[in-house]
Amino acid sequence: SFQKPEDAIRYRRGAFRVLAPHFGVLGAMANGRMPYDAAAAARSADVVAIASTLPRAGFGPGTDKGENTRAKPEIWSENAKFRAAAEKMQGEMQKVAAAAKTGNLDNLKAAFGPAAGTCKACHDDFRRD
Ligand code: ASC
Repeated sequence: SFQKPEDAIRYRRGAFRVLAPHFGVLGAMANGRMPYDAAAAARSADVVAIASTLPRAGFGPGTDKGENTRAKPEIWSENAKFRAAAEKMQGEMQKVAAAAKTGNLDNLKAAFGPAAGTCKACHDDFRRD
């Protein structure tokens, strides 16, 4: 569904670029750096839940080269591990979304840490510095 590898790379980076600030808002609320706003949290959680499912489509074969990516070759050479990490991340983001929708800050706090851990795990293994 992408005309060129660069389009896939741009797509996946765009998805992460949407994901990150919405996840960041949830983290700021969970960590007390921003006042808890249940409606704003629920909205960002909806964005996070959807956006977390998007990047994978942009990591197809032939999208490993280029100056505009920090993707490591292990994404493709250890693709089952990468896919498992992506699925784990998506699952944790669904939990964050469910927690945010309860309107209870303690639930958001409980869900946020494990979700952030799945971001970091994938960056450590599959993203260049
Ligand atoms: C974020 C964000 C990430 C993760 C990561 C967690 O808010 O943008 O990439 O959390 O920093 O360690």
